[in-house]
Amino acid sequence: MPHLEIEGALRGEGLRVAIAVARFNSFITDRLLDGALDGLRRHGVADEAVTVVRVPGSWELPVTVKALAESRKYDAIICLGAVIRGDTPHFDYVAGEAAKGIGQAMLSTGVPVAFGVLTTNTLEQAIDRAGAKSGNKGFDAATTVIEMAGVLRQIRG
Ligand code: INI
Repeated sequence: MPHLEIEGALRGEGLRVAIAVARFNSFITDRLLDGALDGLRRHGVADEAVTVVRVPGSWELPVTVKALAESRKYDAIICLGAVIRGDTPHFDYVAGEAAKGIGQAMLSTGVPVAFGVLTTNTLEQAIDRAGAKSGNKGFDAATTVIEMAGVLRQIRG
């Protein structure tokens, strides 16, 4: 007997998606937002089914994601931010808490959340990942949540 395989299709028709985006380093996060919106649109998510929430920085993303997920109004959530290493340990606190808190929000609610938060050593590395040499991590986050919404829907029946 053939084995059963579950895989999410990249079809976003009917999905309601929230995007939480940090304003800090907005010259990067605006590009990530462009990429995410493009990724959602190109895979069939309706513009009117997308809600964009702007928050001050990546530190504020976890509580925002948790509130969005608990509202049960969204099938998937995308987080966008850019944490760029500076001369102080601030980077480690902000990046670490954002990653941990966003992960916790996903696990405690069961709503798929894409981690589109860049954590880079340099500004150039961030630019590369926001639409330059290394693609656009916002676009990647969009395809990830569409796929994961499909995977979880099938697992949950
Ligand atoms: N927020 C970011 O999203 N990226 C950063 O690189 C950053 N740095 O480096 O400070 C940053 N700080 C702000 C932080 O997210 C909070 O908004 C702030 O501490 C207020 O709570």
